[in-house]
Amino acid sequence: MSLSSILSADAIDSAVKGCQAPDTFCPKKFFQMCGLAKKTPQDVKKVFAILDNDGSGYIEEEELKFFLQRFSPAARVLTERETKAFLSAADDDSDGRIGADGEKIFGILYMIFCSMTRSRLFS
Ligand SMILES: [Ca+2]
Repeated sequence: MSLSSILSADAIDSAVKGCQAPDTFCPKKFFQMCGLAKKTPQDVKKVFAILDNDGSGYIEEEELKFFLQRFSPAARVLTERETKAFLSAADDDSDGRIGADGEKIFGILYMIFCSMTRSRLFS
């Protein structure tokens, strides 16, 4: 399973290009640009499983650093500042990792879902 089977290559490409410069990565903007914001919760879980490289059930700081490279191997790694900001936005219980269930990364994604696909999700 790779991300390109869930998201379109063009969308991944433009999302990665949109944050090419260090310290310009914005999770919300990225999720919208790569098309993840329009995906179903099931697809989001698949993406999570890919980002959770070691299958621990959490996305740790080390995995988060390579976030962009999971989408496109040629992409840069996130800077320490971006990694920390992403983690603190998504890590609800401050254990230094992002969990698949009930934690804030899905809160963020669902917020985007709600604004973009409310009828599809909640009808
Ligand atoms: Ca992990």
